[in-house]
Amino acid sequence: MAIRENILNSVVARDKYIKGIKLLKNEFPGPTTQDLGIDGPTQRVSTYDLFVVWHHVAMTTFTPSTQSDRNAAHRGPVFLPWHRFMLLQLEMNLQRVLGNDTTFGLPYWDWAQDGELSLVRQRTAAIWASNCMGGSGTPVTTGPFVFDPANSKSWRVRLTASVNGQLIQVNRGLRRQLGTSTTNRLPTKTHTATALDQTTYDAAPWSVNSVGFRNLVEGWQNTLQIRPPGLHNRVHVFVGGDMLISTSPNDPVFYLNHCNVDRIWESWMRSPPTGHGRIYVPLQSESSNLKGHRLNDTLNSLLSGSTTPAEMLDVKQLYTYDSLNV
Ligand SMILES: [Cu+2]
Repeated sequence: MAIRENILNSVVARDKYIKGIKLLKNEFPGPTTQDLGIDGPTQRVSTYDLFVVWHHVAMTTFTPSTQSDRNAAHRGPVFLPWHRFMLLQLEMNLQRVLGNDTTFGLPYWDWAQDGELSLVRQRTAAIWASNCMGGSGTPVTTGPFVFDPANSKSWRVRLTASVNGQLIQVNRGLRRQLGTSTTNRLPTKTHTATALDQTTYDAAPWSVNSVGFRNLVEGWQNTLQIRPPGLHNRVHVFVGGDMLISTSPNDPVFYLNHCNVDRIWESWMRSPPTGHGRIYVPLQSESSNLKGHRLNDTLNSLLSGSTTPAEMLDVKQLYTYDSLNV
């Protein structure tokens, strides 16, 4: 059984995560850029980079295709189960390359804890130390993900989205611009508490305009206490650089953010009276316009299978969190 721990509380989980994603970054299981329809030279795509492609494809697959807002993984109800599935797939791959270590759980970043700090300290918090995720810059020059053109195994961004939203091949260092202005700050514990208070999971129009838990956690909903970008979106914006676009899984911080988002969801789904139960909407009886977001629709996936949101509601057999105190 995997236990997902706070990355600042577990040196073991932190170091395994860094080691594992570097192994996945340098593992080339088969598909090429040509197979995936990416222009430029034909090169094998690493396991890690397949997740980058998968996320980009889901984000540029509109649901339904007649509009350009809700997509197969964001701006709609499926946001939470889709990313839970993605994290599970990454976690299984990490367990495999770590020597079939089924006890390994993805670590999470409790960003609301850092959100209580001053902006200066948010930018220099322990998560950005050289032995953790490394620092800020274009490219990043400290920590485990520094690009060295002379070392083919060093961390690099190989696929990114162009300004017109196409996947393009590059060979460069990871980019971050942490908290560049006084309004660009992390979410706070008050923000997470407000999300936990939501009684509905999601609601019509099932979009960035919905009122409910999903839209508050994703970060589009405007409330008196929280101005967009909220929670999840706010973290992407705070980190900046590669975290701002459809290829944001290029930054290993992506998974630490989403693991914390998943933890907040798990906390919300606890049994009453502390949580709201394992409920999900829209049900299958809702309009086919919502295809991809309903309870028993298949999740968009490049990697495997026909998993549905319903199958992502109770994953206690697969992993648990060290704490659901968000
Ligand atoms: Cu995403």
